[in-house]
Amino acid sequence: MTLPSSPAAGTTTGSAARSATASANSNIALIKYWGKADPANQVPTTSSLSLTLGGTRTSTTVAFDGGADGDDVVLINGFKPWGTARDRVVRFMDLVRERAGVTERATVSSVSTVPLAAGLASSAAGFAALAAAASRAAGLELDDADLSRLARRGSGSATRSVFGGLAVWHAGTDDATSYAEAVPGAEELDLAMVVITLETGRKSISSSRAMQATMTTSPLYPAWVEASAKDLEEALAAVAARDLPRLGAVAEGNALGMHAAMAAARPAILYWLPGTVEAIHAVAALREEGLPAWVTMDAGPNVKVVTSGARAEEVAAALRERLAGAIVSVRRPGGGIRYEQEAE
Ligand code: 2P0
Repeated sequence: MTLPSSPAAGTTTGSAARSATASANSNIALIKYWGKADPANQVPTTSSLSLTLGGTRTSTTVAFDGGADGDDVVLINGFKPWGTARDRVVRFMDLVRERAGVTERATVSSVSTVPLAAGLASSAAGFAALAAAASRAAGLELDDADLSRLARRGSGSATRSVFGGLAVWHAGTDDATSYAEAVPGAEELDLAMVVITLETGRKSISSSRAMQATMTTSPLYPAWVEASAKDLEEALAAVAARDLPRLGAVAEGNALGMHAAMAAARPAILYWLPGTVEAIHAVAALREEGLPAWVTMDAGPNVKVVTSGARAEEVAAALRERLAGAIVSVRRPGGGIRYEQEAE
């Protein structure tokens, strides 16, 4: 089907807009997602809990305009990605087209507001924004849980970026049962994160491949999965009790456990750099001195510090002093999906 160029007639269903723009923030998991029980549907092996960070928005515009040369046009920060990066977006657009009954190709343009040097480049914000913009442009009417399910198909961590503040992603067992929802408490806990960026380059191994290798070759992986269920329970109890030290401690244990499982993969997956170890020790030293500070780490060498908003600048200053060469920034909780404009 080719949509007519007249905007008034250019709809696929009664409510369809041909173009929409939406943005989403990145999130950092406190209890991690690391492994796909069903890779095709991106159903994870464990449930996870995250904090959406302010000032990390990716804004995406989707226009069902026919694309170019019979295919989608994809632009990320003004550049045309190739290979896997492009294929993932086109596959995602195919999924949206299939659901909405649209065949028209599209132009997808995505702009990230986070400087690469922040070390927070993430598919989470990108696919959450894409899910929102593409579904709205295609005329799908989705609630937040539906949007979360759709974002999951683009990237696991995007499932949680639909929501602001804290979000729990229920692993579920299939497409219908695997989605995220907001968890109140980030503000009352006065949660904040300090990001220690040691390196901004491309990952040595993508998270998708690394989690698959951990699942299939690490003898420690089943133990991490088992611990993770208890960790999430503990983390949610800590949030409910507004107990930051309790939440920080379980977040740190969960992340380091995930990296221990990776280190035990064969061959080992080791994202750590010497500076990573230095940063972890520095955080432990600050804690000894009475500051609220617990580490978490993702699929890379950078270290994020779970802390309180009230002490975040103090924690950041102390880390800058101790860690020469590291870029240290404070991040506070951010909001969920936002629609920036809608064109008929
Ligand atoms: C997380 N990470 O919970 C975990 C912890 C990194 C470490 O989700 O394959 O880009 O697209 O589902 O979401 C990074 O993996 O992976 C991630 P895919 P994703 O935030």
